[in-house]
Amino acid sequence: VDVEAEKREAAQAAVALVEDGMAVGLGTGSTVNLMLEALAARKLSIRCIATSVRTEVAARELGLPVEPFDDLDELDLVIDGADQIAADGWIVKGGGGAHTREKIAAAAADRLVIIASSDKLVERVQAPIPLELLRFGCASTLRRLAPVKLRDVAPSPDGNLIADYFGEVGDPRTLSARFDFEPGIVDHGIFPPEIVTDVFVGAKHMPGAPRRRPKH
Ligand code: A5P
Repeated sequence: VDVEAEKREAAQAAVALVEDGMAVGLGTGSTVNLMLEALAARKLSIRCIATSVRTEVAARELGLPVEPFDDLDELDLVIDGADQIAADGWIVKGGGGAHTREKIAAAAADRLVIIASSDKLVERVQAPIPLELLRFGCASTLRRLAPVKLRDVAPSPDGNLIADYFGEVGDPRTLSARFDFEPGIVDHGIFPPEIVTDVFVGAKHMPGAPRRRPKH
């Protein structure tokens, strides 16, 4: 497989969904970087928010207007990459440690469009599952979550630690609920099928959940 070509095709297909006047959330990662080039080339009049400092810098360099995610309370579209795309529609993100901000952007969006190459397709969700952890009490959080490993990376832009869970996954909804309830976890990288409206693997479109109508 030509991974790079597939990423580009997916990026192009997602960018074709963007229209003048939209508020667009920009994800994080190498596929998103290709998407930024394609989006900038369209020279649309749009508002953008970025899910990471890396994306913000890259977008600005390409001339895309990026604003803080403070005033916008709804996004028309978020375009983002993924680390795992499972056959049952579950997705894992956070390979770049940006999943908390990515999940907030996704929750604000009418449409979450995932772009990836086919090497991200998996039968079912598996370890590692990225985690963002609060520093406070982190030794005890890590102990409860074991097997889990802190990543040797800079803290998140929100000052938190990035780790990966290497334990049994089983049913992603059950594990997701466990992580949601665990004090000390800011957020985890498991994204449920109901927030993913579209997946592009290369040029292949896999429609997912219905779009959420933004209320106006
Ligand atoms: C960032 O934290 C991740 O969620 C990325 O979206 C994911 O790692 C995909 O990255 P690539 O497009 O580089 O594979």
